[in-house]
Amino acid sequence: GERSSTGDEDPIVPLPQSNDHRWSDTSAYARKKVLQSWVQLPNGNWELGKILSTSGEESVIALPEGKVLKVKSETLVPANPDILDGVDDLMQLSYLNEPAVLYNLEYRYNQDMIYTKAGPVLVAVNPFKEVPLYGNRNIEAYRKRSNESPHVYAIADAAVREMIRDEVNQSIIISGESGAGKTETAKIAMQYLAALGGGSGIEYEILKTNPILEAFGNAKTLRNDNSSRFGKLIEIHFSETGKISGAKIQTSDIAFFLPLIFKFCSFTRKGKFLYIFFAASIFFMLSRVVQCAEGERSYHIFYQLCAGASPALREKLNLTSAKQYKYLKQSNCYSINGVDDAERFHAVKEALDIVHVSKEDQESVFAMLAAVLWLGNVSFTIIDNENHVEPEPDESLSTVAKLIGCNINELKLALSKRNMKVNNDTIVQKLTLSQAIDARDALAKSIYASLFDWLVEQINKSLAVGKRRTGRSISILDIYGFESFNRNSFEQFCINYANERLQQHFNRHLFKLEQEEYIQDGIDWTRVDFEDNQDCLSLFEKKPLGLLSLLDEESTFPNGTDLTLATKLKQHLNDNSCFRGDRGKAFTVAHYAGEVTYETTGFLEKNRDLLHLDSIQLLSSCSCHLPQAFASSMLIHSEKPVVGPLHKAGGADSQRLSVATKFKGQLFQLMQRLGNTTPHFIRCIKPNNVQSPGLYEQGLVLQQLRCCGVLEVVRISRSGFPTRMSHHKFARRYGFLLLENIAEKDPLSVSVAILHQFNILPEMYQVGYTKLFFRTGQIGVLEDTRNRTLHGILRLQSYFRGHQA
Ligand code: AOV
Ligand code: MG
Repeated sequence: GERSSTGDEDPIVPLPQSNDHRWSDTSAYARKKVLQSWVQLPNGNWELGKILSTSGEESVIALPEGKVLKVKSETLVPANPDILDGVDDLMQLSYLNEPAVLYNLEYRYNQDMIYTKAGPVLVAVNPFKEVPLYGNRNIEAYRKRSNESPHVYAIADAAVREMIRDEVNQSIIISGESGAGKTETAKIAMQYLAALGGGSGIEYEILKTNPILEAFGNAKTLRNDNSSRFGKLIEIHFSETGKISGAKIQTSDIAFFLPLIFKFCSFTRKGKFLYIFFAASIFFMLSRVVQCAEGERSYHIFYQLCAGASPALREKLNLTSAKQYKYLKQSNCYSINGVDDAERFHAVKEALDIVHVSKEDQESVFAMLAAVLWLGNVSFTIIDNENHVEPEPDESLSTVAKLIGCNINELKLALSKRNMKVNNDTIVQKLTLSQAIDARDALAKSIYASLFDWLVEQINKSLAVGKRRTGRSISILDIYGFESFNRNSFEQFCINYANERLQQHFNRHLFKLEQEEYIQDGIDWTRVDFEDNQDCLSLFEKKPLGLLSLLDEESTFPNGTDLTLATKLKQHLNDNSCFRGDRGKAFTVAHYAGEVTYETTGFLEKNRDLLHLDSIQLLSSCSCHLPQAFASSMLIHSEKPVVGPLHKAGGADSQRLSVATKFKGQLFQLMQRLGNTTPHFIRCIKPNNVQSPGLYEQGLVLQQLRCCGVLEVVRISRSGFPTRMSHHKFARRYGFLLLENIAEKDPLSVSVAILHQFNILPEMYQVGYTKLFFRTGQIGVLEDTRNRTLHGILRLQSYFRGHQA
């Protein structure tokens, strides 16, 4: 099979020698001379060396630049033979240790082969430059399968084929660190699917949704100039409408989104006809709208608007320059190298035209953006000696009121008072300065979030040609990967929780793949040990004593603080093996990808959804249609029935849904959708932190390989019986080594005889219906003997040839 290290075409290579199921096969040295070896230098990097001599526990190694090193033999890690340099599937490596994986990826990376398989997973190393791997000619080559090297196109192609063949929805799950290339990879996959239509300009039009989503959902961060701050699931639907014949389709009056006709014979044979549309479901990181760190930016669209708006629009929105807005000013960063925001603004407007957002609606969208910016400039004055405040009645306040179309007094009210329900009575509570700032920022965030949702809805309406969602789909998930920084906060907490869930999905899928192969061959499945990350997930999800429940509980206590939260977590969770309480306000979670320490600072504030009913009421009272639409969608989404829009206070506090709870809900929805699909995994790797080409930092790559589970794939398959060979091939390959002559017999009997002759222990292999399954390293002894014997024969042959000459 493709994952075995002994495919038919394989050269004669030594196979792993160790019975050790962990990483390094160091015990190989005990038994056998290995000439090349990996040596770890003091800086942590691995270097390939030649073993000059081994005496006792020490070995002398020659490094490339003529350096000679004396090291403990047990620290050496065996290297693969040169013939395996740059194999396109890591599973083909004989020695599957960390340096071997790192070296193989680097070897390929240096030749612009940025894609490599790790069994069923595609690994993509970000080139940070243009590589000649894309475009129609390449797409064509993958479609015809004349190119079979690993590629996103190959994954997309496999998804299409499996969707048709199995009639099962597919998903392409892309993960990786910030800046690793997920969004680009998602676009490349879309490019492939779009190009399958073959129609003119279709590809271009599909990709036109990207500038919109990126303008509103991406921002410059310290790690990526175009960092997506939302997770997105793009569902591309392929519908069966057998009645319509390809040539007669009318496209002009419906959406821009031309139905696609697949030209493959396999598609057209059954009269199938397919089309595509997007459905994006979003996890959004909203805090960026109101606060962002030094050197980063808020969402692109704000700067684009400020830079690119026409004089007429400027006047209408009372727009000034980005530097005048407090929300944008705080990070002291306004531009991105090589990016012209004004130009981008025009591109976004053009894209909005294409997805049928009317000029009028576009203007409302820009008005909402300006409202958010002006809200940030609203300031407060203290009006009594209890620190209560009122908004300053200045230009900012009046502009906000004008832009969202509400009465200025109602805006003032919403920013300075809160309706509270106490024992059936409604009391009006005045806000202190920090409460008022929270209310203001919450309003800004909710306007922005609603705007984003609204846009996605428009795009979907425009792309959904009719509502024929009867066919199959391919979903592409582009979601932030595991994050572990020096300081980790609530955002990382949510992101890593999501990744923990995705990892389980990943593990279970691999497990299932393996299981299927074993069961198919009648192998005893119970003897294979797989680890799962269920313990860590339970730590998050258990009720009532899990991280999320405890967080929510503490968030509802008026007197809860980050410190009381930390104390509570320690009190209840310290027995959990995945949890550790740290000093002060910190705690540590043992994720599948490693330990992460979270600072609870800001947790409660970020978790409390600060949008009060008062704000929703304010928006629903606005005269402009967008804010009204926002308010009604918020009312629909809130779980409990809400009393009428104005005047009645529905117990504002009870309407809050915590951010973590919402996040969990979205995550479950996502997992449910993915659960019914056949997944394809792409893991993106960032080779350096400076976004530059040609720089491959081993340590950084290694850490990501761990985080995204690539090493896990390898480990999982090694914990089972990773080497597989058919009886037939096994008999042919080793049969001649048998001492007793049973050449007449069937392959199975020959195989069994070989296993006996070489004393391979019963727990080290299993005999399947068609294949033999071996633990890691078991075939090594046989392969050795075979090599030696063959060498003997070759020497004899050349001896005879020499003799004849
Ligand atoms: P991300 O989606 O993984 O980060 P991006 O897809 O935005 O990362 O990639 C970051 C940058 O890397 C891009 O802007 C490109 O310059 C470059 N890049 C990535 N893939 C390729 C490729 N295949 N060819 C050429 N350049 C590439 V984040 O959204 O921050 O997690 O939240
Ligand atoms: Mg991205």
